[in-house]
Amino acid sequence: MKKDTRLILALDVTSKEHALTLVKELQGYFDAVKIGYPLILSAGLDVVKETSAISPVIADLKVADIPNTNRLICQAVLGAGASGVIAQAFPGKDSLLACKENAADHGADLFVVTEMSHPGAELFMAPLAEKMARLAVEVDATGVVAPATRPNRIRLIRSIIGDRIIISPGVGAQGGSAIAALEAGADYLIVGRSIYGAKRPAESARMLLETLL
Ligand code: OMP
Repeated sequence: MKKDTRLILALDVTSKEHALTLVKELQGYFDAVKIGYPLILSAGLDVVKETSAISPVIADLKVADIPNTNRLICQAVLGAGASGVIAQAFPGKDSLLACKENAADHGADLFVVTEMSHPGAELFMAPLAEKMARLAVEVDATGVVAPATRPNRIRLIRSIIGDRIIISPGVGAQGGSAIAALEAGADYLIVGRSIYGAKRPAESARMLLETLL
């Protein structure tokens, strides 16, 4: 993934037309687009194919099943053109390895969730985040997802994963600071609502990028 803007656009809109309009309008303001359940379930898997023709796509399916099901999910979405996939660590090493093997077959990236950005993640995920980060290293994931809402946790996770990539959601709508997340060690910021939900999305993306200069 190129690293020009350090921004990954979370495209959680629910129509293909809206999604493609945003991708075209915002080109140049992001390095990749993240597409997940809201858009794929509303618009169909074709939206991954069509968006991939314009930009690298990370499929955020937070894959979390037994190895065989994980493999089938990764196969479907990477086969549709995504160049990366996000998986959960908690189903365990064999499940993550199934994702890793499928990603490798496609020359795609695997990102492993360590600790989520919302308040509820403190209950089960935070106490296990270090183990999840270690598992990401063990399966040779490209990188991890770590919370911009808790920069101190990004710092901790960075100390475990070395120079693997950290992609970090939680900036803007969830209250996290872009600068604090990057200073703590995030490589990319994942930003959704504060850009696509703005009156002028391009203006909002431009202003965010300006604060990072
Ligand atoms: P906004 O809160 O609208 O900027 O969107 C954040 C995006 O990142 C959404 O697509 C979330 O599903 C996703 N996300 C989180 O917000 N927190 C996490 O811990 C992990 C993710 C993710 O895996 O992308």
